[in-house]
Amino acid sequence: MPKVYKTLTESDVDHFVEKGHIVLKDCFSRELAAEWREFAFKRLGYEPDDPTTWEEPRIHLPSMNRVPIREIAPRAWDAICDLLGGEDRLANTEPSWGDGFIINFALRADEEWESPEKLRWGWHKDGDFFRHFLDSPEQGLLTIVVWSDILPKSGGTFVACDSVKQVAKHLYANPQGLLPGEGFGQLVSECKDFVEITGNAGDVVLLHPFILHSASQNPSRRARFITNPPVALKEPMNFNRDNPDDFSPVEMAVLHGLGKDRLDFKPTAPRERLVPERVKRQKKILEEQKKRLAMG
Ligand SMILES: O=C(O)CCC(=O)C(=O)O
Ligand SMILES: [Fe+2]
Repeated sequence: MPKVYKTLTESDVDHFVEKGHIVLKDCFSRELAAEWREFAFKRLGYEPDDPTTWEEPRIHLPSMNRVPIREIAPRAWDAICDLLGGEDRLANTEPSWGDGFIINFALRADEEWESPEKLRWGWHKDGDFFRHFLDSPEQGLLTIVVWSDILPKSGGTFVACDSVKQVAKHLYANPQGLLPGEGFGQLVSECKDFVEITGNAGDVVLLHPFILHSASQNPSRRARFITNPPVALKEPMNFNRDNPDDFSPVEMAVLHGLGKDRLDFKPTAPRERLVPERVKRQKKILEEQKKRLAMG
């Protein structure tokens, strides 16, 4: 019997297992996106129409506003639950999206443009806040929420579609766990299948937590806005479920990458939470922005 998903089709799931991501068009309001972008410029003290005022080439803001995903993007919410194996496997009962934008204003705008095949910097697996195991629950899914229209060669995130397998093999070989950045980025040299995340404000890209990706150059003079909130699982992934129909598509992709039908994986070292520099940086930015807003 084919499995029943809330919104995804079998072919969406096949695509996710093969290519490590799916693109969902027009999931939320463009008006909300415009409103939050405008507020972000205010917070930064930059002029939206004057790139000479954009001091930082790229910035990751803290959030000031939040809305439940279920409310603003019901189809994306259903797809998230589908990919993780159902709502009851999520750690948080009401995950939300905020305006903690990653804004690519003009990253390496003056350098010659490099395609993802050529790019040798920036490749990483997300999750700077925990020790990584094959079954880690902290980053159940990676999401790229698109808050501005993104044309080609305009700072869209580069994605290595065939990286899930490489990362799965690396984690399988290291059951003691790996720190963020420990040998992940260089696995991109094994990859051949790349895409650049373009699209419109309101689109959502759901990606496998193991996917390697990188920021890209933005010579377009248009500011590119995304957020990339993780969705956490309540329990570690389970590659040894009694009924194979109960494997989530994220688990299926890991097994597919390892060429196995099932796997009894056990970490050989304790799980560990880390406090990344990013969090300290963002606290400082938040204080600065509150001051700027209070001054009017
Ligand atoms: O800015 C981008 O396009 C990618 C950002 C990213 O992957 C990250 O901050 O983890
Ligand atoms: Fe990332």
